[in-house]
Amino acid sequence: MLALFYIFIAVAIGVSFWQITRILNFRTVIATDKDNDTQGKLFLWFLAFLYAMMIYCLIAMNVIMLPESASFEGEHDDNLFNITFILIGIVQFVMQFLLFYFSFKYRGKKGNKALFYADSHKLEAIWTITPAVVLVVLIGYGLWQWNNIMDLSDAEDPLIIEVYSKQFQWEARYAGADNTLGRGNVNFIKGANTMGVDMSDVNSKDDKKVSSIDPVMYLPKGRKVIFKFRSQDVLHSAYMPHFRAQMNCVPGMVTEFGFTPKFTTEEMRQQSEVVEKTAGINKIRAAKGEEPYEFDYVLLCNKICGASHYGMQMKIVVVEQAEFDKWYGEQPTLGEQLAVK
Ligand SMILES: [Cu+2]
Repeated sequence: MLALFYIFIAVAIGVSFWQITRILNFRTVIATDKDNDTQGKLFLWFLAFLYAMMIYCLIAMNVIMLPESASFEGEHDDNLFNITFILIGIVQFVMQFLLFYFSFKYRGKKGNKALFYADSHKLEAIWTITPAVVLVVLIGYGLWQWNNIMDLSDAEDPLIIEVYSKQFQWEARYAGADNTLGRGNVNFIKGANTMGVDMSDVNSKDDKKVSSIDPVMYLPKGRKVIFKFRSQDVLHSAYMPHFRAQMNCVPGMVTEFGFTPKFTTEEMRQQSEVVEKTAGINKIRAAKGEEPYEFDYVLLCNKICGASHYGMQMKIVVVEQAEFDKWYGEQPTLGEQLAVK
């Protein structure tokens, strides 16, 4: 293997010497007006091709974009994304034109002389101040949005859920009647206590853990949910794309954020955008002879955390508060599940 590597290196060095001598021999060859004219026109054609690709991709790729944000907080992420995308789009459109059109316009011609142009304070001021102001606005909005999801001090009657990650599964624990989660630590993991909850903590017994066999996380619509993330083993990342939310799950510490679900799963399924996307997916599935797909919110792992990372996901179901309360009431407490008195 090592011998092959040395052969590769020797070949690479040989090729570079050959290329260098070739280039040195070209020194005497000067491009003719005809060459320059062809190259200049090719620049224009390339510009047209670039614009056509841009427009095609914007339209054709739109179908794989996510539907409208399913959380109130996520609307601002979409705003930020759209504003940034429009700004970049305009700059890119203009810059490409300037680059390629001027390369064409000033293509080499006998007798042409370049204009010596030292500097312009006015121009420099414009291209320094404009991006600076735009960036300050964008970063300011971004920081405001960061606080919007990270500062949970003003949340009124939030629902508190612990999301626990491990290779390769998610678990969820609700804070129970006292809305306070009991302490957790890997040292308490034993038998059915898969999340390592400290059952000697008074806040633990009324906590409710979703089934590990078929885990589904229920969320009430219109109520702020505070998520607290823990990891049992390695870095994972809790990604809930429809709510525009993602947070690293770090072993040894608790990370958190909050958002308010805006649409129930049922409402989301009826949205024309989602209906259209689902139909598109099902067309492909039918062709492959696969079961039809139905829209569901998901919690995915977005950190390559090991061999089965791709399968690490949990279904999320958003329902009206009343339906949530009914479901929640039916769940056994951890005290009952683990038979702790
Ligand atoms: Cu993971």
